[in-house]
Amino acid sequence: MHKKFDHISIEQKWQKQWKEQRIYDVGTRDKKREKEYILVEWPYPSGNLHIGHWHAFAVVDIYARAARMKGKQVLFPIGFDAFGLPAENAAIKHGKNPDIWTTENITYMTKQLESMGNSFSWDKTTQSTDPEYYKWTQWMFTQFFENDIAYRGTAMVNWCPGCNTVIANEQVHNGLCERSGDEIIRKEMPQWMLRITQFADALIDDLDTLTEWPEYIKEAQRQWIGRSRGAEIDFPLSTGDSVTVFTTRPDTLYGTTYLVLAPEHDLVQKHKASIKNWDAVDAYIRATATKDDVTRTKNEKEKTGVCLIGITAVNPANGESIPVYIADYVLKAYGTGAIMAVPAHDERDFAFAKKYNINIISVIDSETIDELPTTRVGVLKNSGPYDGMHSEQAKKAIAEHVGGRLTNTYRLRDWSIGRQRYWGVPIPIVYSPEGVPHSIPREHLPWHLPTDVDFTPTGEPPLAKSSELKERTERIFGEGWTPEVETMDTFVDSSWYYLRYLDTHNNETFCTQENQDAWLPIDVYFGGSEHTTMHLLYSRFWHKALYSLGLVAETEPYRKRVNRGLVLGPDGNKMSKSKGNVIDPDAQVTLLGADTVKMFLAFMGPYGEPGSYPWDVGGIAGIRRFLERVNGLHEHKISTQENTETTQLLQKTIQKVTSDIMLYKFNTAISALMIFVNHAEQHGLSHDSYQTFLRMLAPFAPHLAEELWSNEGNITSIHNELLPVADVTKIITKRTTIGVQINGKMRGTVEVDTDAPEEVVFATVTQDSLLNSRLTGEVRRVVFVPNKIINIIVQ
Ligand code: ANZ
Repeated sequence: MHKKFDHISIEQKWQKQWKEQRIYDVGTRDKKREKEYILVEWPYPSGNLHIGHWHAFAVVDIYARAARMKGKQVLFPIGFDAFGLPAENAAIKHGKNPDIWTTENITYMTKQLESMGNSFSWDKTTQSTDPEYYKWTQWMFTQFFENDIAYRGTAMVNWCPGCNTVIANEQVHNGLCERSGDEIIRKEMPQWMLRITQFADALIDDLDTLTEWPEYIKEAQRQWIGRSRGAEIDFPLSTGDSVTVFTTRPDTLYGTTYLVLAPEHDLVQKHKASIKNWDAVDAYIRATATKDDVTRTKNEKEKTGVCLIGITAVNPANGESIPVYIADYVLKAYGTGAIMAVPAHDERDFAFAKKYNINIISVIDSETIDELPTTRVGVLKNSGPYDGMHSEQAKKAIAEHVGGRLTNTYRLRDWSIGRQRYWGVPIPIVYSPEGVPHSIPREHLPWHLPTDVDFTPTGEPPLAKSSELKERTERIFGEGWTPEVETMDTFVDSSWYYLRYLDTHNNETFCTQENQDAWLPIDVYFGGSEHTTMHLLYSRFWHKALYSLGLVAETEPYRKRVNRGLVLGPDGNKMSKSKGNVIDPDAQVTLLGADTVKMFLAFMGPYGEPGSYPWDVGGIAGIRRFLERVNGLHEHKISTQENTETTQLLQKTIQKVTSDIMLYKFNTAISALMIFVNHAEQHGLSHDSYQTFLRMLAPFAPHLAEELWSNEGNITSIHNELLPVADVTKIITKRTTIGVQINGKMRGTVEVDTDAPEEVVFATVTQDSLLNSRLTGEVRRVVFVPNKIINIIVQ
């Protein structure tokens, strides 16, 4: 019988000891050692750790521990992204102040995180709601404001009547608020904006320098930014003024048979008096206001619009008069908010023109007729002097001819960061009696979030109801001065937290240059794929904005990025309360132990590849059995000697495990450990090998490895040991001779590694010049008996 694997007492004992001895604290940078800055996305304090958190943190801990055991100085910090709407909504629901609610959750979740037994750098922890943190969020904002990166602008926003606030595009699904389910309303509002578009080119171009990022993540960011090269062209209107369109296809100008303005385009209201069918136009504008951009621009959506009767435009290429429409498939906020429509070569225009019986003139030579537009470039026709010219040349020639301007347009919009809610960083702005915004000087930061606030949402920002904030503003800045009452989007808080970890307790600066030099860039950033375009892009922008002000030394924060996959419920569906398929990690930890849960999550699949893995009850039991066998190994299998096969297998295992960890293939590393334990159980192993094995196990099962290590009489932590390094001279692979037949006749032999697969054996045959010379003709079939014979049939 194995000595009982009492995971509860083992795990509690070592967690306590590690915490008391603070063995994972980082302290200051030790230049004698190589550094590794490993970042995981800081969690939002929802109140309970779920399996996703375990997958995000516990599995990465394997990597962090392995890096530490390679002798590196590892920074592996954790903190809390604690501001935000969910906290506020939950606080309202539970009748508690968001501050108290958040603090309670953080206390509880910190305990849960400790039960994970991770090697977090707890000495560097921080949270976005700490005034010593948000002081710097505010200070950075003031720097941006003074340098025109932050500005007061107007933007078309998504207003959620349920949440009583503006919400981000990403939080709108099919026109509904992701949180409250209310139908959103699109409206123009004055907003605090960050000029992310000024960095759009750098955000795209610098992706090429991120050679260790997966290509699919970079491509997603490029698409999100959406750089289009094209031209702006002016079309004179019958009203006397003109409308500017953005087009990527100026070469199709001769095929332009109508114009479309976004329903919200300024010119529509301006020419209200000239528009004869105003009632229909006005009704259409109102209907559009409830639709979000994604729904509006869906290709398959039926095209609708209204002609502006009383207004016409002139095609500047051929002088023809063309009608002007409004239609919701044209967006106000993209390009110029107006398009030249070319139904013969654009699918949406084609569908629209068919529906409203508008002229379709083909200007690109193609086979396509009638039913379909050709969207490809080609040789021009029906284009006056440009007939016969190729599109690529014509784009420039035609644009220039009509006085157009070559320009880029981006899908990315400036980032609107103001929120009319309570639980966020107060925007550090005060207004003079004349209403001019001023940034709050550094000596008054942190600009505290007032507490005398009724935070029930009413549409009016809660901070507007604070008399303390009002009095504070007048006391410091003078009578008649008023505070900004909006708070910041939480994506702001998480845009720079990786810098604060480097200097958490500094109240002179957000992070010294010395600490930046010591630790940046982040060597690897592990996160969820849902952050590929938002957080990951925002924080790259933030870093570049800081760089433009000389506040950081490099243009990019993250050297590598790894997106993990998704853990599904046992039924193969996404875990959700309504489906009843949620696995509670705490219960699993109590039942089976933190080491088991962590190893099981690591065993699910390659960590660095997008994929989804159902929770497999049998699988986790298998991991638990494996650890029980490891626990029992020392009792009767260890002797002073071992056979050479064991020695060789150990070296092979070391090689496999250490290289797989670095490739985030924790699953195959665990398989190798299992193979070794199987072997050791049958053949026994030496004390030395046993201890080597434990060091290899330590990143995966840190508690059990520590326990067994101390049972061996070691008095210092196994986690201060080094990972074993494979002695390749001891890895001798067995060779086997295989008979080679050609068309059934024995023609010779080849020597290959034992168990070599057919492809390897076949390749070896073709590399043998004598055998290869007999392989005349086409190979029809291969008959292969592993370790014995290969018969190649040729004709
Ligand atoms: C004429 C044309 C002819 C166009 C043609 C395309 C094909 P991307 O590549 O996504 O940037 N467009 C411009 N502004 C728009 C807006 N605010 N809302 C909806 N559509 C808009 O797309 C650029 C093209 O999308 C532009 O080029 C314009 O249609 C349309 F054969 O102009 B094109």
